[in-house]
Amino acid sequence: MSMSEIAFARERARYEALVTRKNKPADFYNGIYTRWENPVLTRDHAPLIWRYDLNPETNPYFMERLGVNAVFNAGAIKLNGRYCLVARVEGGDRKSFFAVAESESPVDGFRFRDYPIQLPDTCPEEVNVYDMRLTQHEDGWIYGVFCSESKDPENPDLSAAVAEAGIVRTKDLTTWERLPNLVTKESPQQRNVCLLPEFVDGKYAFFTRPMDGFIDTGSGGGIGFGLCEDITRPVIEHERITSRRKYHTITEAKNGAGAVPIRTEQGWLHIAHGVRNTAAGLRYVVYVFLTALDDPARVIAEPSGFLIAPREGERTGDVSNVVFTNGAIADADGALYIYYASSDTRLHVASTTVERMVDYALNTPPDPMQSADCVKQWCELIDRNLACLAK
Ligand code: M1P
Repeated sequence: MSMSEIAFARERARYEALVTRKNKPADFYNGIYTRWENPVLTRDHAPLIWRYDLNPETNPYFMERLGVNAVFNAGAIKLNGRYCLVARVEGGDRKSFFAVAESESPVDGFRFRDYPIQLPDTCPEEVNVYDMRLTQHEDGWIYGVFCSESKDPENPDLSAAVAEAGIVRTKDLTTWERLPNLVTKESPQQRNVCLLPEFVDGKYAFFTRPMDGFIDTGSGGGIGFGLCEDITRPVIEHERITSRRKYHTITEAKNGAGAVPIRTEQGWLHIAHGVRNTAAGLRYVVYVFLTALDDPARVIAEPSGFLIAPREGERTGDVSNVVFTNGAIADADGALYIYYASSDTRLHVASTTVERMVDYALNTPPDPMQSADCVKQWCELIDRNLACLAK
């Protein structure tokens, strides 16, 4: 065997060991969800045929020709009995693209399809795409709503960019139709937009994130909500704010929709993200809120604090101190799998049930907003617990 054949055989064995590795619950307990030990997708899950030229004549040293930097923020859907993730794959060149990884198990065994998603190239100014949310809509289509990023043509600053919400639709995650980008009349930029699976007043209902700039949300007050009549010419005239950014909370700097909201008997369950600033930079956490079934923009419960915060190895990566979700799968038996990425580097899963999450949403106290009231909240719980223990 040539040196390059030996290297290929070794890397192939390493790859197979990674993708067939069984996952197990991590040593972590909070009664709300189970963390799983291994990430479900990493850059090492990118197939060898994406990265290497396997022809010894053109690649005698068996070098990586196209490097993958990170695999993270994935939309998620169950299709034909399989758990499907549409991951954000970031090449070594910093450009992201989408690729489907699927498995029969929700917690391990994810393999990428041979080819990444080849989006119709209808948007010549678009430089980067990322963070697709997948919605199985009642109109019969699966929609993917993602961030479409372009250089800001009006601003000479080399880093100035514009974020819009791109929209595609499919029936099988293989053939994709691109629709025009979403237009929000009141907000110059958009990121973290997702589509509700049901019509509201006969219209397509989007959760948005109004932003003045590419990074700063500025006057954007939080997660928005707007309706659009025709998804093939998607325009939102007016956005209402749902879950608000608040001073000295986990959402002070910004927040954004995460996984597509899940219908429960008690309301729409939202698993979103909140961002605060620190001396070490932005800190992203995942949090929960519930909105009313008869008015999906109206928040009816919002537990205090975060559901998931970066922990141990999750805390470091390309953009450290970040956890972020844009996909969850609710199974028919009530199990819920939340796919969350850490530090813009890798993708993990947390498992729970819809019932548990509704209990969490409704019975975890809200943020009292002031230290003195927080202490009262702790003391009330301690009082009840001491009484309970004394029985
Ligand atoms: O780097 C953290 C996250 O930053 C962005 O989220 P937001 O728009 O809320 O700031 C997104 O680019 C996301 O992909 C990224 O994980």
